[in-house]
Amino acid sequence: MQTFHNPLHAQHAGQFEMFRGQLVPCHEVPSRVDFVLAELQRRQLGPIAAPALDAAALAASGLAEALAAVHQPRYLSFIESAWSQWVALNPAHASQDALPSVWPVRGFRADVEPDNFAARMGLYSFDAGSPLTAGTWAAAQAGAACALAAANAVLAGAPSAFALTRPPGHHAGPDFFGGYCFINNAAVAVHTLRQRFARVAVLDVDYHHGNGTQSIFYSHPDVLTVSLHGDPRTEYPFFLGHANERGEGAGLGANLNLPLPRGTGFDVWHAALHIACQAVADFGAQALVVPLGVDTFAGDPISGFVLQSADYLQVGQTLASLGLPTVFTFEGGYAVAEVGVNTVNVLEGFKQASSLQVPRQMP
Ligand code: SP5
Ligand code: ZN
Repeated sequence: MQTFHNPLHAQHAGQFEMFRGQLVPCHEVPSRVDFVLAELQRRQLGPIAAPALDAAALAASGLAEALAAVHQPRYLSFIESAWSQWVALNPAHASQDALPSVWPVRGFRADVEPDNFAARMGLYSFDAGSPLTAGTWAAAQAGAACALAAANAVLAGAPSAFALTRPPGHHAGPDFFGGYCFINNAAVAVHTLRQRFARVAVLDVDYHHGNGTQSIFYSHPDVLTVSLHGDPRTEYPFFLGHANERGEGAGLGANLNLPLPRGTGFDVWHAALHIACQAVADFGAQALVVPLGVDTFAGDPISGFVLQSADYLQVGQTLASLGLPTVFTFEGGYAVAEVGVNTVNVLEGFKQASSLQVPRQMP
């Protein structure tokens, strides 16, 4: 399996996230990607490359068009320039991340973009756990380039590809960041795959509901979004991810949520994965995007399922049984010492099971 690795990921390095009224050290740390990268290299899973990131290569890649297809223009403009706006408020901000503290809830106006920076941070976010830092835009943009490159590799005939990047993406919606996510990398991959594959499915296996991806494609009839996650009644992101969210308008029926209670172990989780796979097959998907978070691991410090490291090999095998060209995007997983083994177990299980199948015809 080919991996596209984000060489700028460490430029996004938040210091603190808000938790129960206090600033606590960020769980989403740069070393997460380094552990996955080291494990990929150790197990020789396939070539590892960084996408070209110079201005000319980015312009030629169509990245701006892909971002514009996924996110709203005023959101992209804000995220791109937010750090310089923050430092312009006060030079001392250069050593201090930006966090939102005020939000437009029900009944407030979201159509008027306020002049005040704190107000704009709130308009474009949904939690206070996702610090915006000096290198957030550089890292997130390069991460989207990884997702684009992985999708392009699959369009060129690769059976699968992995976008190894952070910050993660599946919580980022059309015009908001949150859940440590700023740009929805999985949605960028979907948009790119749809150049050739009319029907694309997303099967999100992160512990947390993929609310951003669901929102982006909620009314889209040709993109199925499926998410397997902790029940939002008790688990983050709390305000989306229930089983009765089935899509809207032309997209009605093209969203499936499979919430599971805290404490769920592999047998029940894997049975739900089979239901998710059946939905992907029934949809007639021609390509698959898997937002791959391994925060379902028993040792994860912020999550509540109890999967074991060896289980992830079987997760990859089950995903491969769909026989679809597949892009993986790296999402959550905060048991840092195990995040490499768990992630690469999924990819290796997928690769081994895929190699037993008849290769697909080039379209
Ligand atoms: C991509 C992804 O997995 N995002 C998850 C975001 C979860 N953010 C809220 C987590 C709150 C956890 N606080 C637990 C602190 C325990 N010391
Ligand atoms: Zn997660």
